[in-house]
Amino acid sequence: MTGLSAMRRGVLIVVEGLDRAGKSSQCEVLRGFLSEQGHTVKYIRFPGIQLNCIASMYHWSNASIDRTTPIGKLIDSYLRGSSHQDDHSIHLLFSANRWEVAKSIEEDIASGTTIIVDRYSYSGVVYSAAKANPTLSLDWAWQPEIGLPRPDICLFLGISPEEAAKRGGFGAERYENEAMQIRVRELFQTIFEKMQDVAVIDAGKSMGEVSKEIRGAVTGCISRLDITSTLRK
Ligand code: T5A
Ligand code: NA
Repeated sequence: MTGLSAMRRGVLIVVEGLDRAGKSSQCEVLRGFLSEQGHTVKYIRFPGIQLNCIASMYHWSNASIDRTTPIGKLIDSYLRGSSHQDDHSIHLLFSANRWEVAKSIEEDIASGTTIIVDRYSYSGVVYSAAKANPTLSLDWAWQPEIGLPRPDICLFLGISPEEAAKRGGFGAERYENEAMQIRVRELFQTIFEKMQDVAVIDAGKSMGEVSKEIRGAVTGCISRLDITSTLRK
């Protein structure tokens, strides 16, 4: 196969970060940018999935609408405090929520669709391990994530607690409290220090400045990517 006839695969882009860092807003901006560049782009969020990128900003910012798979619904009810789950059990459900679309992610990427993922395994392990349950270590939390498609780039949106508070303060969801957010911040740092292909973005800046940094990181990743390769695991 020559370079020209080779199928150009899509790019798997994960956007991670602390609560209120602006992940969903930046996913929307990035989707617009990549579409303009000629990429076919799909947006997925975890927990829950949204198969087609037809959502308006309203839908994107209303998480309950997107938590539509059976597992997504269980997670939604847990996050809202309407149901209780054992820490390990909810962790495995979050992971299962990713596994139920793993195959379709691989297929989309192989057929040339770029996917922007709003939260992924990194949130999965960090939020669970932050609970400080003695039998739920970071190592334990990683196990069910092994074998999922690995992103080509992970954009980590960091924000200070003060800046995050200016964006609406804590809501009513289960993990939206200060003690939890402090542990989550530390654990994100711990895992990203060891990881390659992470771009740390200062999300405390203006929307435009953050988008610009993200565009730079993603453009760099795309230019380095072997488009005839398959997705890593
Ligand atoms: N979770 C998740 C797990 O425990 N395990 C898992 O495996 C996974 C995947 C739900 C929870 O689930 C946990 C982690 C979470 O606690 P969620 O539904 O993604 O996760 O959380 P949301 O509440 O939807 O999202 P966030 O609160 O994290 O917000 P975003 O997406 O980071 O921020 P966004 O874009 O909605 O923006 C927030 C506000 O800030 C403004 C926006 O307009 C908006 O009002 N804003 C800015 N303002 C000024 N300057 C900027 N640069 C701005 N960017 C955005
Ligand atoms: Na969000």
